[in-house]
Amino acid sequence: MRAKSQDPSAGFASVQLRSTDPSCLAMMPETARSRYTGSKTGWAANEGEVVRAIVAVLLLVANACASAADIRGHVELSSEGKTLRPEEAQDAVVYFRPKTPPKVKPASTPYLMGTRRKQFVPRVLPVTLGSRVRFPNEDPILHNAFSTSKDNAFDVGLYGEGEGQVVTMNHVGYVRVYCNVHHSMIGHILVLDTPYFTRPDSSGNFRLADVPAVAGDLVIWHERATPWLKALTPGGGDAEKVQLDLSQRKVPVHLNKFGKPYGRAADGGY
Ligand SMILES: [Cu+2]
Repeated sequence: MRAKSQDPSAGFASVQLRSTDPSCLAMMPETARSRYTGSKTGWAANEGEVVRAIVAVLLLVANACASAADIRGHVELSSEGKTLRPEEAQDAVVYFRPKTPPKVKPASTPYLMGTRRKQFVPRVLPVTLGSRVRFPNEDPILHNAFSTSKDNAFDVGLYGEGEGQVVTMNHVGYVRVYCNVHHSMIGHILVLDTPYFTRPDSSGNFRLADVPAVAGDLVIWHERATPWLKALTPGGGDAEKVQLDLSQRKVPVHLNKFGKPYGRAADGGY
């Protein structure tokens, strides 16, 4: 769901209503659609009534179609007062969460968070609630993946090269993943109860398409920043430029899965 920059000049968030989306025509009854597209039909009934009915249907369809909006924006990162390269914004996650969250579908196949050259890849992984995540090991050494996150704690054990285990993310929230062997390995899984999420492109621009025009929160998450949040209703003409200050450490001070400091042993204490 990576956003592509649709409009390079759009440095600021802008919200656009969609109007005559062709898919909206498919929602119309046949008579209304014919009328709307200008094709001829036989008019046997009282024409005035039919026209009124058609107008009513068109208004309904127009309302339904107008309820989808795009949210565009730009993320700029800085650290210690210096602006970072725009491509670093690709590590952020952008999501819109309606006040009444819609039902989300878990992905039909597991997401992947592999281990490659002693790193979790991808390092940042947004998933929908109830989705599964597989942890394949691509290195010829043993790794582990565990999390002590409050609601999504897991431990896939020590494992060698191969497909790895699958973990189901059953609770909304942030899941910080560590390897019990290598202190420097860290991954971030965001379990979201909204399907409207994306990541900025290499210019720092993002676009969330076909978002419902209802009240909710736009959130920009980055592993090293305090999450940026704004309550908004898409379609309201908001224009936002998001600036995040990366003040937190890339690898926080942390203990191993036994609650002990990481030792020098290569097996992580197994
Ligand atoms: Cu490891």
